[in-house]
Amino acid sequence: MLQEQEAHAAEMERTFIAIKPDGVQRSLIAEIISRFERKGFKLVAIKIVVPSKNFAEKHYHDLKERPFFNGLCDFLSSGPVVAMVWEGEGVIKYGRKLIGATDPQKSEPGTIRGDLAVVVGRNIIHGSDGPETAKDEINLWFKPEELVNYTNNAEKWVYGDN
Ligand code: IDP
Ligand code: MG
Repeated sequence: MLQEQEAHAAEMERTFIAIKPDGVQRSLIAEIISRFERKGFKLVAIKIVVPSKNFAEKHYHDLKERPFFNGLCDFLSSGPVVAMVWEGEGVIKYGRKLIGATDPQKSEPGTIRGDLAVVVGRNIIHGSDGPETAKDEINLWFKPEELVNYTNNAEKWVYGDN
């Protein structure tokens, strides 16, 4: 039993998810959280913040050469963002699937962007694109003590225990 729990814990990963100012203003917070929650992923950190322009530039540093970088950082810092960390097996990759393609015109129906957004500049949600960025983004947005370790009672039903 202990071995199974340890094996299960070893497969757990965490990703950084943010509802951007457009998602907040469009009252999509509960809708978006609910898609991750119903899937079986676990919320381990959440806060609502207005990032500064400088902070937005740090978050999107990989894109600083892109023509839309300045507008993107202005936008991210234009209002409240809901910053979250979600945990679960495969949550980094599957979180991106739940979110859908960057351009909502190309996102499949059934995905968050496919169902709820229309243009790339207002695609309502961010999700880390890999293990390294997940780690960096979680560290940028959260202090270690803001991440909560707990057992969700449904976990044994989501993952099984034998
Ligand atoms: P991602 O959010 O799906 O990971 P990235 O390529 O990392 O996509 O781009 C970050 C964000 O920059 C996108 O979510 C979108 O808001 C914005 N963005 C990406 N490409 C464009 C573009 O061509 N025009 C305007 N904004 C863009
Ligand atoms: Mg990205």
